[in-house]
Amino acid sequence: MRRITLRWILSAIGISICCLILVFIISNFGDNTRIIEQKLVKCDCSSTQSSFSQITPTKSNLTRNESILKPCKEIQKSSPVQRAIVIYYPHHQSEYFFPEVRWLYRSWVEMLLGQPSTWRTDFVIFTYNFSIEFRQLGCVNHIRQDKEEPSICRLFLYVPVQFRTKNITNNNFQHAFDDAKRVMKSYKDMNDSFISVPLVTDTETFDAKRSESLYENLRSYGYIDSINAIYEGYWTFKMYDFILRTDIDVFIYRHFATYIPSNCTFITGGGGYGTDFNRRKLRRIANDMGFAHASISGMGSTWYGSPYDGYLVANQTLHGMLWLAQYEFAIPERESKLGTLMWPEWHYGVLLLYGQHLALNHLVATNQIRILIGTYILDQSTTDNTVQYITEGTRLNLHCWHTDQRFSKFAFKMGHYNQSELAKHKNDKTAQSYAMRMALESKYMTLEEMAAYGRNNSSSS
Ligand SMILES: *[C@@H]1O[C@H](CO)[C@@H](O)[C@H](O)[C@H]1NC(C)=O
Ligand SMILES: *[C@@H]1O[C@H](CO)[C@@H](O)[C@H](O)[C@H]1NC(C)=O
Ligand SMILES: *[C@@H]1O[C@H](CO)[C@@H](O)[C@H](O)[C@H]1NC(C)=O
Ligand SMILES: *[C@@H]1O[C@H](CO)[C@@H](O)[C@H](O)[C@H]1NC(C)=O
Ligand SMILES: *[C@@H]1O[C@H](CO)[C@@H](O)[C@H](O)[C@H]1NC(C)=O
Ligand SMILES: *[C@@H]1O[C@H](CO)[C@@H](O)[C@H](O)[C@H]1NC(C)=O
Ligand SMILES: *[C@@H]1O[C@H](CO)[C@@H](O)[C@H](O)[C@H]1NC(C)=O
Ligand SMILES: *[C@@H]1O[C@H](CO)[C@@H](O)[C@H](O)[C@H]1NC(C)=O
Ligand SMILES: *[C@@H]1O[C@H](CO)[C@@H](O)[C@H](O)[C@H]1NC(C)=O
Ligand SMILES: CC(=O)N[C@H]1CO[C@H](CO)[C@@H](O)[C@@H]1O
Repeated sequence: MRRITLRWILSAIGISICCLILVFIISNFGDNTRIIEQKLVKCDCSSTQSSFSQITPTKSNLTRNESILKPCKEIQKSSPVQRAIVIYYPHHQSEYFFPEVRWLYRSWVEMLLGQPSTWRTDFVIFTYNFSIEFRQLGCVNHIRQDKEEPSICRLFLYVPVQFRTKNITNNNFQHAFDDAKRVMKSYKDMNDSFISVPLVTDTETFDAKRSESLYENLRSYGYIDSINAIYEGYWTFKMYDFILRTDIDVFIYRHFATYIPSNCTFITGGGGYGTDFNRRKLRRIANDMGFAHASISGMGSTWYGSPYDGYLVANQTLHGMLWLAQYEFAIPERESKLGTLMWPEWHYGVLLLYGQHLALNHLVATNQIRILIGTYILDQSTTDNTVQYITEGTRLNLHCWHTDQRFSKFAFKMGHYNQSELAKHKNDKTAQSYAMRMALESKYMTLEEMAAYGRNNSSSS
């Protein structure tokens, strides 16, 4: 008995030491210790460390081949630059999102004041109803015809993924726009055009199978339409030189008035989703998908580049998101049962950023786009109360983060800011003040006043 116990204790100690050493090796040389995984499981150590398979990335895919990049025909600032700021607006959540549309519209108009007189920047909205608010804002349902038309707000009807039920998609979306058509008929002068997305006859921008798959897998993922509208809506904005794809909770800053991407780059903001765990996992997933990988990370959700680049990135981002949702997240994760437990390591809420990470790495590594990760160009925080960024003069837009500090979109929507705040921030020398002024002015002006402000003050109209 005694001897057995002793041997048992000794071997237990032995195994423990073995286990510790293995954990040490794993954590230090995690990339090439595949053999050890089985033993680890026997040790009953936590197996999470070895849960990602160790795949060595193909080196040749990591180096970009500059010589096969598509030729760059750089747009000159002296030419009549045509741009669009593109958003998707969920019409069925108007109470929450319309205040953001108001301030984004207000800041677009503010930016127009500084735009060169030959340039045009339209505000393009994809949404499923031409509600009266957009009419009051002076939005039209026309595609841009030429370079002289003034900068204007354009609304294109778009069927959100979650509404793509059988009865809506039947007969090539035949009845999908009945409601919107009825609303538009009631505006007596809106008679001559009807621009709606998807355009089911256009194979470049509509893929019925994928549309169905998006409905099956991602209809409850809130941000899917802001990417899908860029893919399916491409034909409505391909005539611009540049598009800015953005969330709604942003402010266009004055610097945007004169800034365009140089050297045909596709600029993204910065994004904070890239832990080492994620970077490794995403690289392994890229390999599974047959995607190339360029080892770039930290790309945010705002895009500024050519419409075609946006279309390519949207297409592959959708592909990446579908893959991830189906194969890399378990049902409880997709149903948000874990909340933010796993953040920042692996979190379903930022699926869009993961999908986009896969897409951008693939497109960069295969020389289809040139990227610039514009951490200091896009998405300044609305809480920034320094004047530094003004002197540097590079931030193009401000983005609301999840915060209660000024300017907070939550506090604003709860009515915590009023005229006294506006007076305080009239001299808007900081990102914080600019956001506060734009938001409050958009709240106190009527929609017609904002539209007139744009018409009366824009040098290019
Ligand atoms: C880059 O691509 C060109 C054309 O496909 C090819 O001739 C060249 O060898 C490639 N260079 C490298 C370094 O892969
Ligand atoms: C569409 O817009 C019209 C006009 O504003 C409004 O009366 C109607 O309720 C809206 N429909 C939906 C489904 O939001
Ligand atoms: C389509 O069907 C859904 C339920 O499947 C229903 O909620 C919706 O009202 C229908 N839409 C139309 C236009 O008939
Ligand atoms: C649309 O209505 C306007 C006046 O409201 C009219 O000038 C125009 O000719 C009409 N267009 C069509 C295609 O009927
Ligand atoms: C554009 O590319 C050229 C040549 O590759 C380079 O010299 C220049 O610095 C680049 N400009 C910018 C703004 O990146
Ligand atoms: C869109 O993405 C799919 C899936 O990755 C790819 O097969 C297809 O070639 C892409 N289309 C374009 C125009 O790049
Ligand atoms: C405006 O808000 C401040 C607090 O931020 C409050 O003290 C003040 O009474 C408010 N004024 C009005 C007119 O509501
Ligand atoms: C903008 O237009 C409004 C009238 O719509 C006018 O009252 C205001 O002074 C103008 N502002 C500038 C800066 O031109
Ligand atoms: C804006 O300009 C138009 C003429 O272009 C004028 O009729 C209108 O009164 C102006 N609006 C305001 C608020 O000044
Ligand atoms: C997606 C892609 O370009 N993959 C390539 C990575 O490199 C290997 C080896 O050179 C190629 O076979 C793959 O096609």
